[in-house]
Amino acid sequence: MIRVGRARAHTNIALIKYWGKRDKALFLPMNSSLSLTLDAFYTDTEVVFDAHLTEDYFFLNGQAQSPEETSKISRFLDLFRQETGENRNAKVTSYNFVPTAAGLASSASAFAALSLAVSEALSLDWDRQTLSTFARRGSGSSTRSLFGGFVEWQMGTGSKDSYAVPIDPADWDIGMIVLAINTERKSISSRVGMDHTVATSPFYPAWISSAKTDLEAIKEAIKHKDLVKVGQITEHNGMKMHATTLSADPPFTYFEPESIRVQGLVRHVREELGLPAYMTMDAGPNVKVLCRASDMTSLVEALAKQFPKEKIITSRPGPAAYALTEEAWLETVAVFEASDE
Ligand code: 2P0
Repeated sequence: MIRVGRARAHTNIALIKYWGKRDKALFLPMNSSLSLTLDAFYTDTEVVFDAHLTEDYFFLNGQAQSPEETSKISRFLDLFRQETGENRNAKVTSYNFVPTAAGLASSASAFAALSLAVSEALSLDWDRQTLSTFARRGSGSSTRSLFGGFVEWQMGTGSKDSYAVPIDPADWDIGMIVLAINTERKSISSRVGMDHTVATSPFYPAWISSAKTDLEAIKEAIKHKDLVKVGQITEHNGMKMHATTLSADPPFTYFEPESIRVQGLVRHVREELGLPAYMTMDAGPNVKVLCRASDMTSLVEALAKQFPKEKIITSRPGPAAYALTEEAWLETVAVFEASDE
């Protein structure tokens, strides 16, 4: 007998960043974080538990993955197997719908989609919060991708209460523009970067207290649908996170020369057009701009005067992760194969 589950999860961009773990094995964060789920980028995943399989298999974007990548998925599936008594091996098939030019990490959508697909396959009746505590063990930011709109990952007191909760559906005038800055340089992974920062930056305690204040302030601003406030807090919080990398020992940064130029461009366009447009950056060189959805066309037009238009991607807020029917899954495979030709 086989058991099959399929799910889609959208990626998210943190407005209040997750930066540091207090427990690396359990992926417990040093601070609570808050994100916006994005409509434009997502992962679709199918998991098949099958007694005939002699080991786990993992296919990503049509390619069989290395033993190393597959064992990461196996260890993640083991968490569910241990909890439920399921003992079959599984075949996991995933497709990432993240424009290659975007250069966005997809671990958030990947582990959220896999968690929900497993939950579907095994008919688990867990609530989303519990599921997000499992997703967390694959990648911290994936807790937030199980939900849509604005989402808070509460740091919790232990493993059982460190999960994400939806804060607001973001069904107001909200958009995000991604300015994709490609780079040859392989950046330091967020996992390594955050550990190094926690261990060595003398500014880290200030980051923690500041992130707490920012989180309360942004939740208040979201409640009032005050996009200017939300944007100002987002921009300040992101820069504070990056300041902790510059103060680590040895220091490092995710900023590329082009990132700094684009930061200036965003400020220039904001002032020139008099529109709310606030930037944030993650563990890579790309710049993301929080703005009103209704302003995206004029902002893109202004940004495109000094940045390649084909590397500007716009998105609206995205929904919570959801199960896919077999029909929807076949459509996913067909769409991917057509785009891959
Ligand atoms: C965030 N980032 O809140 C922060 C801001 C990057 C910068 O979450 O080690 O891939 O798998 O828990 O989730 C990226 O970190 O790290 C991230 P792990 P993850 O979005």
